Amino acid sequence: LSSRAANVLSALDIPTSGDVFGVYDGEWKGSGDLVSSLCPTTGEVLAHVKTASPEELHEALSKSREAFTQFRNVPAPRRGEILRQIREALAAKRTELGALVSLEMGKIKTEGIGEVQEFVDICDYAVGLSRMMNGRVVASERPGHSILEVPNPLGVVGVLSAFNFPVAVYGWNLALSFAAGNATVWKPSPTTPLCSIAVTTIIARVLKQNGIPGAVAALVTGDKDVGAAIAEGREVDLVSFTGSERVGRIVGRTVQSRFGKVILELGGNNAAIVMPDADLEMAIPSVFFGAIGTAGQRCTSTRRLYLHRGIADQFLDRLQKVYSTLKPGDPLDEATLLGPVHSATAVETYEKTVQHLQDTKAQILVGGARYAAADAPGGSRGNFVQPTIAVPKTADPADSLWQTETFAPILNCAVFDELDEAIRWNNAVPQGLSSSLWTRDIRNVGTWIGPNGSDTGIVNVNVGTSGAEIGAAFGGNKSGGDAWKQYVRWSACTINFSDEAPLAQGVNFSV
Ligand code: UN1
Repeated sequence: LSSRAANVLSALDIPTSGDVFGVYDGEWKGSGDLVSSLCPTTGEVLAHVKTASPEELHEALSKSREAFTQFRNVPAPRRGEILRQIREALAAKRTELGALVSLEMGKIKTEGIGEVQEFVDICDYAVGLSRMMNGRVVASERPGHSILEVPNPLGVVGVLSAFNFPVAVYGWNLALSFAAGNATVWKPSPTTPLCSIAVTTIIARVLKQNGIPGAVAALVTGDKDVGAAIAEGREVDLVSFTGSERVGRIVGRTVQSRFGKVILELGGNNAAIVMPDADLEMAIPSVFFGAIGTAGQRCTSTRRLYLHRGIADQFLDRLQKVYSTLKPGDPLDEATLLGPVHSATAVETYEKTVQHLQDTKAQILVGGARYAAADAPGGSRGNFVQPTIAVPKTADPADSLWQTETFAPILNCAVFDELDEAIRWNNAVPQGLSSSLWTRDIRNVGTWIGPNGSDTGIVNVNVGTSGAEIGAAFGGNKSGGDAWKQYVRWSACTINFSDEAPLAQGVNFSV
């Protein structure tokens, strides 16, 4: 452990001497490959983590299955009470855990804390849910019969999460899955093992105090072979994956080929549309946050900006001015608005995309390069890139430049004349997570949220593309809404209370 990591972990009451184990199934272990957690700000190694060997993964899965058979008998409101305690334990360490997110993932402090808050919020939601996971009674066509639809715990849920929300994405899954009575096996991104170890430690303590086996919230760090084994594992009833479309396609196929259940939350290529009647005082800072928050690495980040001709020049002038005030800084420093991107790979993707913009004669209004070592807090070893605003030569949404989601702070802009045209562009990409319209005209709102409007899952009005609350459906439907219904198995029970045994549909089969 580096001394910075040790400081942050000891503030979380996590032991800082000896090996750093990345597997938990009731006990901490790890005899597989060693992975390094790297600090995106300085490039230093924060920790070497001992990940799962294939045997340990197998053992964690079977312990989770065993723990499930016990946990499914705990009444749902009691599970809710344990979740409430998990919520309290997380809230008590909100700042410290947020700091660990900043240290290991690279997002700024307020966003690191915000993501822990998101976990706290979904726990609150799931506590209430634990008394409201209702089934239905359906009218039977047969006399003296009733049909019940009963939600039962599903089994073992595998959570494969991404680096960009190393705490919250697991939180959405854990809270709903736990309320529903399942055991969870978490495989986090290989580049954020410390966050997952800290979260699992906090949860494990609460489980222990309540006499619940630790394997109800198991952790297996490791690389893609661990993820693949979970996707293939017949003992995993539901696999919930958050990450790239490329990997999501593989996970989806693998799980479906064994008739498992799968939830996928993949890319976003999110657009903001600004109408001439928009309140620019609100729109400019919101687009700014949407594009550079988490250094452009939220799946909800604003990547496309469509400006009405009437305000385009003014908007871009003012947006450039805001961008010019940005200085890269240590994400743990309260004053920093721009931290590093997460990894060297992210820097590479950024550079490739900027190069492509230059090759295709886009106008680069701001940014367009890595920060010089002298300007970046970590010198040349930090992953600091300049937030970029570009006006591509073509506004044709079919062009690969518009079709591709680049996980970096790059905002591409185009000018439109009619709202319908902007909506067409908004809808013309394969990804469909979030979108945002800026207007004061209620007629535009009606069009935007209706059948001819935005086809993304999140359709905001005078609210940026990112920073969704947990209450409404999100991406693969993992947070709020009716998401819990995917974490249960539904038993359709037709019960005969009568002394006759009639067949449905009036079929006559008398002997
Ligand atoms: C993600 O980027 O994977 O809406 C999740 C948001 C956050 C969650 C983003 N609440 O930006």
